[in-house]
Amino acid sequence: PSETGRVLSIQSHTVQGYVGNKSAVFPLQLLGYDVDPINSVQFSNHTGYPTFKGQVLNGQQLCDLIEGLEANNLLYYTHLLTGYIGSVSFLTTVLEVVSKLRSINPKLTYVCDPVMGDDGKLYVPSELVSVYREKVVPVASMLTPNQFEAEQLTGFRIGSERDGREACNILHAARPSKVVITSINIEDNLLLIGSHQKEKDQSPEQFKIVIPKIPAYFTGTGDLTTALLLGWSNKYPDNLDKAAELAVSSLQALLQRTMNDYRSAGHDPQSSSLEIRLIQSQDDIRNPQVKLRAEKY
Ligand code: ATP
Ligand code: PLP
Ligand code: PXL
Repeated sequence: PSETGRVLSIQSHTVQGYVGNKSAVFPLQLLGYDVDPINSVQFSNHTGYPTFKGQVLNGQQLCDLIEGLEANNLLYYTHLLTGYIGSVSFLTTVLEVVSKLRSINPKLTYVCDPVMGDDGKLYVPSELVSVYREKVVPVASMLTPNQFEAEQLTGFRIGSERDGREACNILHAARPSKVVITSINIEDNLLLIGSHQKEKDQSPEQFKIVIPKIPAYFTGTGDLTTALLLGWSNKYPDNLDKAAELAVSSLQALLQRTMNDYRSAGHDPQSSSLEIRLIQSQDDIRNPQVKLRAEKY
């Protein structure tokens, strides 16, 4: 399908390596989207390295860029995409951007990855949690939390597949009609749970994809996943399960390539966080071969 769009993507930029906009912009372009990146930070490298240096954009500077676009009538977007956001003031400004973009295009789709932490640990200031829960979730069209983030947003502990589905129901009640919990750790697998509430007050269509866990730690995969879910769910608006199959398939091919490249260079893939082989995986992004199937509930 050829359905495309114009995406405003507010995310991190790193000089070296692929997280934030560096892992989202190129794949969306490959899928045919016009992408306008706003870099919320510019760092030398991602924060998982021993050190990093660089600049952080503040809320006022984000406003300036939006005003510049508005003054030239350049604020028509079909999609807004946000990922890691480091402060309450920046997140509050993003909320203003959402309403501004919706005043110009009421059909704007806001795809929000509520990046807050992983494995029981927050890596944003704790004040952000309530802002996401009370203000951001109620304006998001699609939400892509991981297990920990879904728990933070719902106050509901996810201990099972069933709990994951229930967390999606709670999130739908706040607004987002599409919710994808991108990873729930269950023994040797990662579980992705998707949920699409097609009509208000109706029970959502739900599915899971069981993903065999690769024994390594990657950075930027969450950002890539959300970008691909935006790209494919816009092309298949009534088939979130298909969109997720395509996104997961690209991810798995890319992660296998990343592992193989590290191994053939003589590195131990378990010794540190791996930089994903994004550019080398462009064919897997354009034409994913679906191997892991979505199972409907
Ligand atoms: P975010 O914090 O951005 O909301 P997340 O914590 O769920 O997202 P990841 O844990 O990076 O992000 O997982 C996103 C996707 O990346 C998974 O759905 C899976 O397809 C893939 N993935 C990441 N790590 C692995 C792994 N070790 N083995 C297999 N797949 C992985
Ligand atoms: N670690 C830190 C310090 C981060 O800021 C982030 C994301 O913003 C991550 C890890 C996780 O990256 P992802 O889950 O998107 O791969
Ligand atoms: O989502 C990953 C990410 C985004 N932005 C910055 C990061 C990371 C992961 O480490 O350091 C600045």
